[in-house]
Amino acid sequence: MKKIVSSLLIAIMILSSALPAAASNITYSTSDAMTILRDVAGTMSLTPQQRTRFDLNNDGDITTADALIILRVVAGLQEAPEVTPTVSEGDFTVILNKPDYVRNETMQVTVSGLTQRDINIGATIAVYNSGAAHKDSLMTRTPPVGEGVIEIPAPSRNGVFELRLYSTGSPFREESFIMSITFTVGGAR
Ligand SMILES: [Ca+2]
Repeated sequence: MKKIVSSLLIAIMILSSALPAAASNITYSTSDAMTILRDVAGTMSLTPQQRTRFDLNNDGDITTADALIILRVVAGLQEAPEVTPTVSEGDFTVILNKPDYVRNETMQVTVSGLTQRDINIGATIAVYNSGAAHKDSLMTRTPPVGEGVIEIPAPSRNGVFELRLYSTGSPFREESFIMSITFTVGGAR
């Protein structure tokens, strides 16, 4: 691992004069690759929004593989992949069509694993400001049974937000919280 990190650091130094790469749905630079490597090395921790936007191979984890993809994109060796933030818990999976939206843009949210019984007891998708209390949802939607895509308007202001899945309806509480996925509006870092 140490060898991989140092090889990548050398690659970053070589590439550091390159312009930021225009990715398919987000822009990356060599400093993003450096940030990932610092997280891998344990010298700093990524923010939730960085975790969402830096998972370039969409495997749910941030590793040197993601840093390498950024370097290849910046160097023009490959196209930037579509980042589709994914979170799973038990049978449930939530996938966003991208990590960053513009204000009021329609978010395509793929939800899978819910049964009719889950819906009957009030399973709900809800949007929050990042880190907000369970009671402070900005918007709620009923998820589909089985697998389906729901459309949710992105918040009307820039910032860092969370999409959460709850097993029961409002009032939401810790006991019914299943999982959360972070997204941004307006490219918030
Ligand atoms: Ca990854």
